[in-house]
Amino acid sequence: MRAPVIATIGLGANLGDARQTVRDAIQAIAAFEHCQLHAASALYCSAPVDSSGPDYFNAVLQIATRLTAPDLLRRLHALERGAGRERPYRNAPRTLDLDILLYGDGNIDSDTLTIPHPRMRQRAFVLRPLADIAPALVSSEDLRAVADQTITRDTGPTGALA
Ligand code: PH2
Ligand code: MG
Ligand code: MG
Repeated sequence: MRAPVIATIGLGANLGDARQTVRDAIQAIAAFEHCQLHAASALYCSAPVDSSGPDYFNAVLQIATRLTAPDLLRRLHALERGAGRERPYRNAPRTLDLDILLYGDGNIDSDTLTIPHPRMRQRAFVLRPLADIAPALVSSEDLRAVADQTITRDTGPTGALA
């Protein structure tokens, strides 16, 4: 049996009931076979970055998993499809986007997977939630570099912090 690896996953959605879709996806990933939830961030709201449409809901989670990175990606893509994800063009608004940001300290460069995620350090919607659950992975220089991107902690549908 493979030793478990901590995989870090970014979640994002800005179409449909995006808040609920992200919450449901966190639960669904936590229930994947051979995976155990390690940590999940709060939800954050931010304007689309190099994208369009309504504001996004984003979160980051970590799982301890015995799945290989390609197997994990296949399961994440199945969840995206289940949420009605369409891919009409690059960075189109979406019902659900699930990206593997890190897979342990692994480096992967294949046709389908680039890990670490090449743009993760340019995006506040990744770095802010990641800093909540894994502060050692985010430096203050990282956060300073994205300080111009407005991002707020989601206060929920009623405006009260969960
Ligand atoms: N995802 C993108 C492009 N732009 N902007 C925000 N705010 N949140 C995202 O999740 C996001 C984005 C490509 O995956
Ligand atoms: Mg993405
Ligand atoms: Mg993606």
